[in-house]
Amino acid sequence: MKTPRFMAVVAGLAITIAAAASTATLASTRASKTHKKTYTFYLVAGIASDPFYLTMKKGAQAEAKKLGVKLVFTGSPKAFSPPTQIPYLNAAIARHPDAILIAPTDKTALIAPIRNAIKAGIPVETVDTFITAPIAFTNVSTDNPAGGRAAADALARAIGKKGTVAGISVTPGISTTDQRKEGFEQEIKKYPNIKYVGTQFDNDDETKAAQETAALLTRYPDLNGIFAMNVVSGDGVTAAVKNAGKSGKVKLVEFDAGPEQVAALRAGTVDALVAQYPYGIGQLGVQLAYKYVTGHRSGIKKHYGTGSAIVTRANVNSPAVKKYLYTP
Ligand code: T6T
Repeated sequence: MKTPRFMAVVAGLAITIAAAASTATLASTRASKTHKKTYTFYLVAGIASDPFYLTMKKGAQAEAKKLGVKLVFTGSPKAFSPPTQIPYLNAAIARHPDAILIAPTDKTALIAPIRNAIKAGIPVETVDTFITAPIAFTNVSTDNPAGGRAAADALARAIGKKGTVAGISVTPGISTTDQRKEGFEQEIKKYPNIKYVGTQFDNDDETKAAQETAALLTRYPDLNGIFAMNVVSGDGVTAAVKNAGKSGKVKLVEFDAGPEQVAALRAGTVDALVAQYPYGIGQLGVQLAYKYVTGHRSGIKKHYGTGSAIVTRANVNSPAVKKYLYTP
């Protein structure tokens, strides 16, 4: 028969074991809290000095902070091109982050370098631009064909639906600007009294855009309007039109809403801007990468659109438009 003293010892032992067990649970909970993994994402810009990507960086950073993710923004500040971008992508791959977000500077030239990241076990998401191989787990961007069509309608309205117009873009092979051009060309055909004389390419060089515009103004003295397809092209076109003393006479519609473009809109040199939402692209881009790396992959779609706005002098100060103006 068990004595009362034996029972007391057993009970005491049970309490001690239970206490030790609960201390151990507490310690392991604390440990798992303190050792919670900090994810690192790289965001490789098309060109790291552009107000569009600098605004995207802000959105990405804000979301990363919310989620406790470390975000590294990188990219060439000098040019928008595969030879200048690929070394930055390769350097990101070498650091082996948990995910890479990238705005590929060419639809095909970036396929192999992105494939290398995926082969190294790093999931890749494309933001803004895309590549033609479906290897990124998602893409977040503006609806660029629709933006191009909207630009054609805005330019047609600005010139009274008749006259001669031209385009200035970056380089053939970039998904975004190719789609803008295609959308513009499709839509401008709907205006029988508008003659479109084609698009010139400036390689994302403001000086080249200005020179090409000056040449266009000489070649077509009655040119009525120009569609400039991104920030850098827009800034060059605006400068040349101003310089030729044709502000307000040659109507300008530009993609994007960088600070200089918004200033030119307010001043009357630019008539309308197709403003993207780069802050939102950065925010949503990081949110989706976080979902992906934390195992919530099944609900992720292959593409997300972030919206755009046509900004004119009439609505540039309205609260609804504010989020579309870039804040590098
Ligand atoms: O228009 C943006 C971006 O969407 C495009 O892909 C490249 O040019 C910009 O960065 C503006 O300069």
